[in-house]
Amino acid sequence: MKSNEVAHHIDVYSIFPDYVHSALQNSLIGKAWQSGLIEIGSHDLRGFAKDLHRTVDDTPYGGGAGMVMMPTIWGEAIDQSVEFSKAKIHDLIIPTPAGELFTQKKAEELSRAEHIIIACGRYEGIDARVSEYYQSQPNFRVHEISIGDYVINGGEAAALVMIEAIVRLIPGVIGNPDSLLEESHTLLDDEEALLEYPSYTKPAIWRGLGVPEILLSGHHGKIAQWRLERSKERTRKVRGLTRE
Ligand code: JBQ
Repeated sequence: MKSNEVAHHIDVYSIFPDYVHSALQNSLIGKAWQSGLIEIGSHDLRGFAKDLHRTVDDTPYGGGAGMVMMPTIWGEAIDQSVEFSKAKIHDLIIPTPAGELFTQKKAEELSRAEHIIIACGRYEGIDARVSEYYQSQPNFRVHEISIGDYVINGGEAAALVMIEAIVRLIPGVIGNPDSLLEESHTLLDDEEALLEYPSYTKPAIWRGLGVPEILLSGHHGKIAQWRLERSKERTRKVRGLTRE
């Protein structure tokens, strides 16, 4: 790769491209974007519609509530993204409540991707053949991913969450690499990850509440030990019994 080429490319396709674009601009991602380390495009899915009303969905076969996004439209959008890309492998992310849960491990895997395409669909989803078709293509990896078990109306907010988690792991995006290593989820298996210990700053007393003595002691060993205990305690409390 030539040094003037970006190593990471993300294309987001959505019926709300302005929402996606502005949310990305106003974040850490926007800085990485400006720096030329990554390139992000947010594209209007309706640009691939054929009719005057720019229809992208239709009623579900078999009946039922809601609409399903048409495979024809999505096929054209994804193929266009590939056409403009020089990457050998394309990682297609389909945010869906029926997908595997998004984890730090998945974010790390995707941070090594050359070209990510995110297909944001509405809640009822995209015709299942889109996932099936691209899974059968040798130059594609398809990831059907959910950010959690709750209801949101479309894949856009899920895509933003995933982009933020993925992009900050790309080398050079965060100024200080130490800040990555310290975080509980980073470089640990999900199984072993401990939650953060509580943090304090000045003033030493605020509304009658003090700061744990040990943190004012200057004993770095004891402080590390105390923080590890608080992390384990918190993990046990909010996530149930932990390994050990
Ligand atoms: C999910 F990814 C999506 C897309 C649409 C709705 C969703 N609801 C819950 N979690 O991440 C999701």
